[in-house]
Amino acid sequence: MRRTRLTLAATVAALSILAAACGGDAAEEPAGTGTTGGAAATDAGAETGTETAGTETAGTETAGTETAGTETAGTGGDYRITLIPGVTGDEFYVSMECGAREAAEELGVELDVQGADTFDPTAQTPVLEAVLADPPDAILIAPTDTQALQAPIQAAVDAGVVVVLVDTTLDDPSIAASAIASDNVEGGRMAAEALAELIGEEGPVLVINVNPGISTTDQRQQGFEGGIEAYENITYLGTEFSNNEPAQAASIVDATLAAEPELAGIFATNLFSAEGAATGIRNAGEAGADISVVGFDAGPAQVDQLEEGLVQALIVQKPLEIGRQGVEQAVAALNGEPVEAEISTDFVTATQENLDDEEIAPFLYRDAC
Ligand code: T6T
Repeated sequence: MRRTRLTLAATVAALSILAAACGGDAAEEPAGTGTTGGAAATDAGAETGTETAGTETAGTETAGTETAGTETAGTGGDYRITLIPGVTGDEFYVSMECGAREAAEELGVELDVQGADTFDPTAQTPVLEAVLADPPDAILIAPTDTQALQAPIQAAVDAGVVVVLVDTTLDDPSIAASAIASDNVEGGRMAAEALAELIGEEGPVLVINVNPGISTTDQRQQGFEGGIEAYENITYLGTEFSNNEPAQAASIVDATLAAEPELAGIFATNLFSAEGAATGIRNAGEAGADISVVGFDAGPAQVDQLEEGLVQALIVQKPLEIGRQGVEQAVAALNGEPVEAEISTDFVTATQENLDDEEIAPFLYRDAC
């Protein structure tokens, strides 16, 4: 198996500058210490509630100090916020939760997390409906489909719940108070540049995506396609869908190699697709030795695969920042303060060489807070 040690340094530096220029919020706090459990967050948060909401806002009776303590949050004026991730057990969303919990603790609000165990609108919709049976003040939600979640989220808005979209979005995001996401088109373009450099700007390349209809991964594919067309000696073989199943992504690699033994590169658009693509490369043995893989996200298993040389670059999002800003925007909306309708977060690109750098290491994803 080839252990490609790519000198992506120049590209990474250039892309980081570009991404910082594009990203709405590069001044991110590195991964902090995290908090555990909603109750702990609530209690600790009560101590800081005075500073954050109680002193700065006009409508302070809602988030102020008189309700400190707050196991009864929601009844005495404290805010109750529910985070509904795209799926549970995905380290991208775990990291988002960590950022949300940190912000919730600081702002003195209660946060709980309710998710489905598959990334699927038919699984996510009942979770949202169950949450709305006892509506929190706000929800942070990563809709698993741009269309299918439109009406269920509208129902939340109609019930008076403040909605903040985190990560993924809707066909009509205007129903939400705020939408916070990576600049996914840019991320796809960064992946195209990294992959082109890795393969010497020639040969057939494949995209392994999740499912059509997911805003984030659709945009990554779009950004990749836009970026890769600039390279006249690269042949784009098109996109296959993993259904968010690593095993399916591995099978796609296997089948593609059988049909296209000259395959030069793969872009896998999210954590599970990328994990599976790397497994496919490992399974292929010598036949996969010269294939370069650029993955999106940076879960622990992906970092291992990068270190092993199965993957050459990871486009790393900033989920902690998305979670943190989600809570901040929700609380601002609840306080009647100005909110930002759209916030775009940037990326870093991880390679074997820079994994331990202080510009990269804090952004690798967590499997627990
Ligand atoms: O890539 C992230 C997220 O941004 C995307 O919307 C869905 O997949 C992930 O959660 C990674 O599995």
